[in-house]
Amino acid sequence: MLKKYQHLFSKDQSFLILCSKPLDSDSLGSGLILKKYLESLGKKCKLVFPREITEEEKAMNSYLPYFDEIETKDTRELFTKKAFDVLIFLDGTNSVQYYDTDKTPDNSPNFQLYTDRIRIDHHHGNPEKIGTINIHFPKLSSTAEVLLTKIIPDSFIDQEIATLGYAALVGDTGNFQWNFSASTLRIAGKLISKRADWELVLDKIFFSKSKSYFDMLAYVIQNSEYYDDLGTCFVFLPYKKLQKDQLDEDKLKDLKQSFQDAFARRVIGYPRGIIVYEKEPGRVYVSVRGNNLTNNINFPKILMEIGGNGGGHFNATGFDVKQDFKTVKNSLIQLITKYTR
Ligand SMILES: [Mn+2]
Repeated sequence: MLKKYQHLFSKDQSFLILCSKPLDSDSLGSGLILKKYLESLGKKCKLVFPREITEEEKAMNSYLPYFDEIETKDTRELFTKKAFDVLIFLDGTNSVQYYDTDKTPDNSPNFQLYTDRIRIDHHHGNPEKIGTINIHFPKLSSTAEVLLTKIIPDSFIDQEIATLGYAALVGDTGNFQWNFSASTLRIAGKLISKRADWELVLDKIFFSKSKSYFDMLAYVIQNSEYYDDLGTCFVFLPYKKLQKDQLDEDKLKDLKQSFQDAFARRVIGYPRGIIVYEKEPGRVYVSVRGNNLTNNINFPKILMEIGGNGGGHFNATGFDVKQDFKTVKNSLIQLITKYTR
């Protein structure tokens, strides 16, 4: 381990690692890399992704080495009594990313039960100060890159760890389309030289889309609204429209994914794409994707003016807020108007 952080992991014996929502290959991959590394040092670890996952999500991610070692469940029950020395928050900024908020966002776990809380992350901002110790590198592509450049020695990287790391890098950079640097590519090269199964990773992330994904992409294209003076294309989905078009949870997931991957930030003249959906009446989710070269609005920063929970990166931001749909829509339009001037 690199000297600077050695003391954080050497004295304690047991670690509870929570990897963050939303589910992605960095959250899971970095979780598994850290678990395997700490175990190699003789530590006891439990790794939890903080909600149950669907069969489809399982099928998409079970190619990851050691996938079965991730427990997928709400974390509230883990915080009734302290059973580990240290709590680690991985790959997320806000406490809501570490417990199941789908049924209710209330009644959050008592994370304070742990006086030693290490947050390892690469996202911007830390309004809640969830960690007592922060290993935070917002310029790095992924939490896996933080682990593999700042904490874990190269000698620990075998083929399985290399595949986990490569999946995390590819996932968070969209296969090196954004948020990467010379350091990211150096690590990627190193992981390939350690025989990361990059063909498998690419196949699972980019060449294994369902038919529903493309149906939803068609829906996105037909339902997007171009605001020329704001340089923004929107998909607005108030609760009534979701009901009318029979967009259930699964379809909504594909819709959001296809919007983010294949549409937002790719239309010339529209530096950003925003999807706004009201999952239940009065609870609105916003997901923004900005073009690397042409988007000049710092969404994690401006979205705080609306309220709610969320964050992310300059060009990839998500949040949710308890307000009615029209209010959120108007606030967004006003904010973008203000910041494009
Ligand atoms: Mn990440």
